[in-house]
Amino acid sequence: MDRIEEPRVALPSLSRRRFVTGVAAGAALLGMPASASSAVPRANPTPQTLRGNQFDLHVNYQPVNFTGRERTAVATNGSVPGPILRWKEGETVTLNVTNHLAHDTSIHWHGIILPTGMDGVPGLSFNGIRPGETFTYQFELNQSGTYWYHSHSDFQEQQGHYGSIVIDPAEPDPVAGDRDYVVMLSDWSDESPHDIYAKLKKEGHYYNRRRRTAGDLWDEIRQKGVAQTWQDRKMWNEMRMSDRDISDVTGYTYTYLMNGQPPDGNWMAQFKRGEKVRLRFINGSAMSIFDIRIPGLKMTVVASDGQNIEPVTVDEFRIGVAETYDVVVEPVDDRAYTLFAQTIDRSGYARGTLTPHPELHAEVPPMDYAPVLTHRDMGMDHSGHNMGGMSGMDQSGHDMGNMGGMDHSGHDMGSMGDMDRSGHDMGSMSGVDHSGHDMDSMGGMDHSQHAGMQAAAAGQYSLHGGRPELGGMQGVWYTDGLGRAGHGSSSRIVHLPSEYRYGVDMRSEMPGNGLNDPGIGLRDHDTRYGRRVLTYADIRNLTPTLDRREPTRELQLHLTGNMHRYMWSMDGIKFNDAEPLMLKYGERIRITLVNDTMMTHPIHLHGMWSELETGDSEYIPRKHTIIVQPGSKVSYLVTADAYGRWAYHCHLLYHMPGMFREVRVV
Ligand SMILES: [Cu+2]
Repeated sequence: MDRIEEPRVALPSLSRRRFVTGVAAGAALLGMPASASSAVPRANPTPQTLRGNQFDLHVNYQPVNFTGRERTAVATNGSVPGPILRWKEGETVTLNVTNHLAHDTSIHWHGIILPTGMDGVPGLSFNGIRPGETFTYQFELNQSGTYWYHSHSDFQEQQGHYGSIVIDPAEPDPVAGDRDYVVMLSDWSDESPHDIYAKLKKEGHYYNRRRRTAGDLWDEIRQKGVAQTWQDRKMWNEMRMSDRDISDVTGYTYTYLMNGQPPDGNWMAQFKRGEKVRLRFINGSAMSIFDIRIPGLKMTVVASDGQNIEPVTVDEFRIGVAETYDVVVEPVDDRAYTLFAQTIDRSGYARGTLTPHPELHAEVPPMDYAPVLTHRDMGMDHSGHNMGGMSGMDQSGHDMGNMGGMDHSGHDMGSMGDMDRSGHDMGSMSGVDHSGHDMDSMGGMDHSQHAGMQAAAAGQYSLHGGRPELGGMQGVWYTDGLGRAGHGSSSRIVHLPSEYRYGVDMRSEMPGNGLNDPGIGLRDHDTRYGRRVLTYADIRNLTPTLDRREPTRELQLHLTGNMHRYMWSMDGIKFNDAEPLMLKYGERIRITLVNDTMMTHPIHLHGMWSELETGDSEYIPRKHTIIVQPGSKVSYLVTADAYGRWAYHCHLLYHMPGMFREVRVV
C-alpha cells in the first residue's frame, strides 16, 4: 500500500516526436538556445525571462527529472516553471498560446484584472484550447506587481503548467531594489495527479504519515492505562479525525521546488554586500502552503498579491497557495543565506541560497516542530467559557491530542458510548451544546432537538438536484449570514440541512477571527524562537482605499467538507449542484467566509479584487487570494466592476472540483 505507484502517463513515441517538433518551433520563434530542443535534456531546462508585449507560448510535454527518475511534465516553452513574463503597466499584451498536448489546455492569468473572455477558465470564460490550436489572449495592463499564470484545465497545473508574471509600474516604483528575483515555489510529484486524487478519494488521510503509530499507542497505554487509552482511541477513530491532518498531500509524495530546483538543486541568487534585494515570492503549488524565512535576515514585506503595502518587517511569513509576497532584504554581511520555505505540516521544504559568491553556501536549518490541530482550529474557541463537563481537558494548549487526555473519571463513559455518531462524525462534536457543560449531555446528545432550527435554516439552503441551468438570470442572489439565528454569538449552533448529509463532517461552532492569527504551527514562534511572524492584521495598503462606499449587502459562505470521504464544498453544496452567486454590476458587497473544516483554504476570486478587512478601512489591502484558517472566519469587500462569469474557488487543486462557485456579474 505504501509503495508509490508509477504514473500512468507514458509518452508514445508519436507524441514525443510531436513534442520535439513543438519545442523546436518554439525555440526558433523565441530565439531559445538550440540545446533546448534536444529530446532528453540532462538537466531540467530553466525558465527564460521574456519581455515585451507580444508572446508566443507553447504548452508542451517535457521530460523532467526532479527526483532521480524521469517523468513527463506539462511545460510552457519547454520549462517547469514556464518562462517569467515581464510586462509593463499601461501596455496591451498579446499572447498566442499553442497547445501541443493531447488534451485541451488553457492559461489563467492569476490576479490580473481583465475582461472575462481573457480569463482563461474553460466552461466559464472560453472553450479552452484544443490540441493543435492556438488561442490569442489580448488585454490591457492596469496594474503592476508580482503575479503568475497557470492552467485551469484538468490537473495540468500540478504537472508543471505554471509560470511567473512581473509587471513593472508605469510610474516610478516605490520599492527600490538593486536586485530583483522571482522566487517561485511549487510542489512536484512523480505520481500522476489523477492517481493522487484517486487515492485521496479512497482515503483522505492517504498521504498523512504523521498519524499515531503503534509506538504512540504503547506510550499512551503506559501513561493512561489500557482502558483509558482504548476509550480515547475509540472516540477519535469514530470521529474519523486526526489532530495531525495539516496537509492532504505531503512530502511523502512531493518534492518541493524553488524556481524549478529541488532542495539539492539549490537555486541561487547573487547579491553584493549592502545591496537591497527584492524577492518576489509566488506560491505556484498545487497543494502546499509554505512558511518562509531567511535565517539571519529580516524581511521587509512590501507587496501582497502584487499590490504595494505599507512595509512591514518580519522574520517569517506564511504564503498560501496562489498568494504572492514581495520582500526586500538588505544583507550587510559578506556571507550566504538560505531561503527556507518549509511546508505548513513540516513534511518537507524548498530551499535556495542568496549568496555573494556562487561557491559560498549557507546552512539549511532543521524544520520546525510539526503542529497538531487544536480546538481553536475546530472553531471551538472555548476561551471565556465554563468548560464544566470537559473539566479534565487541558485547555491551556487546546491541543486536540490532549483531548485524549480528558479526565473521564466521575463521568459516565457509558453514555459517551451512546453518543449517536452515525453519519455525524465531527458534526455531532460541534453539535455539542456547551452551555450545559456536561459530559452526560454529550453522551445523551440528541439531534432531534435541532430539528426546528434545521427547518428554519432550510429556506436558505435549499439543495439543488443536478446541474443548474447556466443561462438567464437564475442564481443565488442573496445569502444572509445573519439569517442563522444564534450562530457566532452563542455557543449553540444551527445545523445546515446539508450537514446531515455525508458531504460535511464538521461545523465551526464559534469561528475565531483569522486576522491576528499567524496560523497553525506559527502561533508560538514569537515566544519560542523570537521570530516576528506576519499576520493579515499587519497588512495595510500603501495607497488609500479607492472605493470608500459601505457594502450594501453581505454574502456569507461556509467552507465545508468531509475529510474522510474527501469531499469539499461551499455551504455543503459542491460546484456541480450549485447555482451561480449573482452580483449586480457596480455594487459593493461584503463576503464573509467561515471555515467549517480543519484545513487552511486559500480562496481565489477571479476578475475582481478581494479587499481584505484587516482593520483600517482607509487603507484596505487588495488581494486576489485569501487564506481562511481552520475554524476561523474572515471578511473582505468586493466591488463588482467586471461583467461576466468568474470563477471563485479554493486554490488547493484537489479541493477545487467541489469548493468552487461561479460568480456572475450582471
Ligand atoms: Cu480548500
